[in-house]
Amino acid sequence: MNKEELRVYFICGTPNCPKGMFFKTLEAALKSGVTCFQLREKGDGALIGKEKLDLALKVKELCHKYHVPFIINDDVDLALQVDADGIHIGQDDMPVTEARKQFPDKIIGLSVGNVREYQLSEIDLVDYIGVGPIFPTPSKSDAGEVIGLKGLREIRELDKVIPIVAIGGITIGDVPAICESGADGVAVISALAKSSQIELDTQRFSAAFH
Ligand code: TZP
Ligand code: MG
Repeated sequence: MNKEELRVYFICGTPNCPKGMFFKTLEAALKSGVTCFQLREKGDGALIGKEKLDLALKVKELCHKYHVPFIINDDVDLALQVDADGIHIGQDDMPVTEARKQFPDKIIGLSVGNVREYQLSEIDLVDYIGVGPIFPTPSKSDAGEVIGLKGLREIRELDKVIPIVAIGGITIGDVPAICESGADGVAVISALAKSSQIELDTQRFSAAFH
């Protein structure tokens, strides 16, 4: 994966959107400049089983219509089943070595919450790392300790090469400081899923990188 694809990384599942608004939200974001999409179907009311499978197939089709990579959070079986472009795993999910065996040619992203997690992870086997939470987030109750821009910078200083997407409580105005702290892009849920002007806000995120 190239670093440009991490710039405006939208993460969403049906529970993050007002009822019935998931596909409208997704398409508005895709057509306005999102560079990567992760289906994270978690939390209250999340779809499971056949419904989740059907959702993933439709999301893949829509992402590909806009030439945007389609990543699945955690669910390795689903990622294999729908032939997603990649998988994003957390520190407590499937070990990276095992994920790489199952997805030899796909994108693998790994969450890294601090320097210690970076040091204990098999970074050579992944395509990018998601670093955070940078700021407090309303979207993940077990997101771990907020690391701030300082925490992001510490990880970038240890590794000048790995593509990094910053995550956690990020809004448009944070983009310049996040770039300066070493990230290649920003991953957001609420800033886009809860936006009342998603097309404009997606464009603003993209423009903030130029
Ligand atoms: N991992 C760390 S923070 C987070 C995830 C999935 C949630 C990000 O959501 P938001 O709404 O952009 O803070
Ligand atoms: Mg996980």
